[in-house]
Amino acid sequence: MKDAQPRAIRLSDYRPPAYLVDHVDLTFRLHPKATRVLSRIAFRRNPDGSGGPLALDGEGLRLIGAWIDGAPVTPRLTDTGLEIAAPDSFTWEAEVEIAPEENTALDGLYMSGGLYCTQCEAEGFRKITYYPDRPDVMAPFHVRIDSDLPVLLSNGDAVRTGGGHAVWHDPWKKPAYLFALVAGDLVARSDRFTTMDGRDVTLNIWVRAGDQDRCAYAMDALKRAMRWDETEYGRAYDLDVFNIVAVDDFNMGAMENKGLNIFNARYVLASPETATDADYARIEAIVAHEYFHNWTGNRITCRDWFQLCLKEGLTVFRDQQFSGDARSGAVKRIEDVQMLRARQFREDAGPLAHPVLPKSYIEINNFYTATVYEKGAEIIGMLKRLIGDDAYRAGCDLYFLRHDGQACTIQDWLKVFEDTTGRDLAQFALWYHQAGTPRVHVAHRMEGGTMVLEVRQEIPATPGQDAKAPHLIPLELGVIGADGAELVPSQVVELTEPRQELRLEVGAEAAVPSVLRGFSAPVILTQTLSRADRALLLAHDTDPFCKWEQGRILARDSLLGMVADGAAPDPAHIDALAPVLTDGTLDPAFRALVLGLPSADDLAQALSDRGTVPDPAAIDAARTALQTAMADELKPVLTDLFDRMAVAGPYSPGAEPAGRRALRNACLSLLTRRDGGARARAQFAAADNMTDSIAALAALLRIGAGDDQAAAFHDRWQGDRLVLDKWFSLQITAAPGDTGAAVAARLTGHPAFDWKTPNRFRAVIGALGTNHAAFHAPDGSGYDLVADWLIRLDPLNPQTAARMTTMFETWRRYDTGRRDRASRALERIADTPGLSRDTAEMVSRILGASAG
Ligand code: B3K
Ligand code: ZN
Repeated sequence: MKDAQPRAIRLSDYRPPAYLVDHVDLTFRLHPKATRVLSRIAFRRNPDGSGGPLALDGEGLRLIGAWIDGAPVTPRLTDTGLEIAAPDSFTWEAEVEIAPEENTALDGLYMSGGLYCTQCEAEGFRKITYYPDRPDVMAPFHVRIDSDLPVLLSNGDAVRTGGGHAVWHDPWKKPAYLFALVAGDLVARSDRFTTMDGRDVTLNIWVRAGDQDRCAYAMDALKRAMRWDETEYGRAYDLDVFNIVAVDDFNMGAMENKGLNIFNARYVLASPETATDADYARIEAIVAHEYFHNWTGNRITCRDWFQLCLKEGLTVFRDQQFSGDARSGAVKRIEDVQMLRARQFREDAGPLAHPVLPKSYIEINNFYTATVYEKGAEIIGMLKRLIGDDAYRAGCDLYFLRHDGQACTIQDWLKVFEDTTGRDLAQFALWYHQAGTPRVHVAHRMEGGTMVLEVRQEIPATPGQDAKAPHLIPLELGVIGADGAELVPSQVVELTEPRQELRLEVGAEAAVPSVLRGFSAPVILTQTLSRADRALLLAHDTDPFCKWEQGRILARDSLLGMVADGAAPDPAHIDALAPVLTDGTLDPAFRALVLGLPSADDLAQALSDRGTVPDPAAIDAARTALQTAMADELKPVLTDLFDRMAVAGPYSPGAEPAGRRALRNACLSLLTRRDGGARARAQFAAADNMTDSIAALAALLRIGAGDDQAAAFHDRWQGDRLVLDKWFSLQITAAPGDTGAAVAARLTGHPAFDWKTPNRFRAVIGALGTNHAAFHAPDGSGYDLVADWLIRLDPLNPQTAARMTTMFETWRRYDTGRRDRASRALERIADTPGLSRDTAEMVSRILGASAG
């Protein structure tokens, strides 16, 4: 809203709560239009609080009645809830009415296909009843649900179920954002798990009838995650039941409510015919992530929402470790870096850049960002690398011991490591407070047998932060000799100054440094290496990340030369690939990554960093031309691999067959550029699993020859909502040139475009944002289509609309024509009467009108 700028919430304004809660008793009388919520809450004045009246948050509630110690009271209703003078210790009772059926924002208590469910993080509980809806107020919850629906669930353990009601008790203190309720006609796939301390836990995955055969993988991932948390972090589960529920309408991936995780169905349900290898990997990661929150998030939570990275960064780091252990650690690391660069570096380089621990926000839901999550996870990884594995585990042990049952800050987290290691982490803590991706420049020279590295670091200005102090950067490096032998093994050097000189005894006159091994810090490294040096590292580096990275840089530089100077594809890049692709000692999944090219968005950023205005059409043409050249030059290798990587036997989602499929399909994608689509058509016709089927369809669509297969795919899968989402999105992401905008426009007219379902909306409108040439179509049709639909979605579902505005975050990179069109589209959103606070904040930050 342009007129009424909502108030920013500031970290510096944090005050402890005036009252604490000892116990919460809730009764729900469920009704789609008129659910009654009765609350009985034991309050006690906080001895460390700032005093004042009882102030409770509440939003969109119809207050039927309120009582203090049994006597009726009339509180003062405010913009954010209510206020009333109250004694030091008392019982509050209230009855409110809400309408779950009308809740299209999917925040609070809402309905999805006849199912009642909740989403309370960050501030949804205040839409359920009046409460101090802040994470530092923690209490045990006792919940009664009255309804004729067959399955009634809440947090904790069931006390009673059946006969039209259920009673749940959660003995663990928790903030309201972890409250959950589910009621509906669901079936469970059940299993058991015995914890290391002997607790026999019932595991249930609740789904709609018909979906129960698609839960096996999620259940398997859950059990593996539970065991892993025991062995790696010493953390055991702490209730007798762990419930997961799959819902179709959900604003994000999943939610870690205590004992009752609620998931977007797409991150639970999988079968070989309907889910890809990538889907399986994501299900494994998200199931683990939400489970790991039980300790990092739930038992120990955040004092305030500025500390969100305390639970999210740490839990992402833990799920990355888990997936790395379950699969290839090297491949997982590269994939995580790809994701970090694509999402977080992009964010950090634009108008939405913010510190991992922000200092202010208008709408907290806008801060569930790649920076808080992924950069937050990188900080944990750096800490572990700096202090070593044993010290990391000792610090975590102390964290769980010292802070169990508390709402904590990042300072508390760092302090346990200071206490266990005796190190001062003050400079390291800057990673939480300074936005922007540090640039590290490394130049090397040989002085006899000594390699001298000149290292500089700088952190670019970001909105609201002009000058920055140097970071403590763990830089892992080694040295490779001219013959490919490793001359200096990996070591971690600590960069602390703007400039540093490092000297390494190499014992040879010619050698190449292998820098930022394992991607030891979330920085942008620039290095003076020749193409021959890079080819040497690609062939011989012992560090898988650096090996892959050199291939990526060769490809990137080849593409940049093609875009900026009209050069031909660099033969040095293509020549260097062949030996890696045919090296049978290398994991096929790794080789598939080496064959991939930098994304169009990466190239646009790289051009922009060099002061060149990126042309999306030229970038797209260069990528296509390089793929075609690779198909020509590497044809025998690709053909041979395509044949040899075929996986025999029934489908299994394991890392080994998935890696073979990844390599085979990477070859297919290139070969299809030259074979007229013959292989892809044959694969599409014969595929017995979604990975191969969709890879073949994508390859055909990219050459503009997939219409028949797309139609056949639709006919086969039109009854399956999750697969139909893939059908929608693939046609847009794989559309050649800038045709994706028109494809997206056409698909918005498809009868199955249920735009009020977030998954479907993202499958169409979100997909357009990932097709660079299409979103940035020169006539502005991509921008306009997205703006039209965000304006339409915003009044119904502000959180999802706001999140999707990030498609525009790079708009300033482009030429005047595109900038004008993009800013007009953004202004149009900003000027929409009644625009939500969520979307208004995002658009104003993207336009640069305010730092938010
Ligand atoms: N904690 C939730 C995300 C909540 C988002 C609120 N807008 C899922 C997760 O990170 O595990
Ligand atoms: Zn999380």
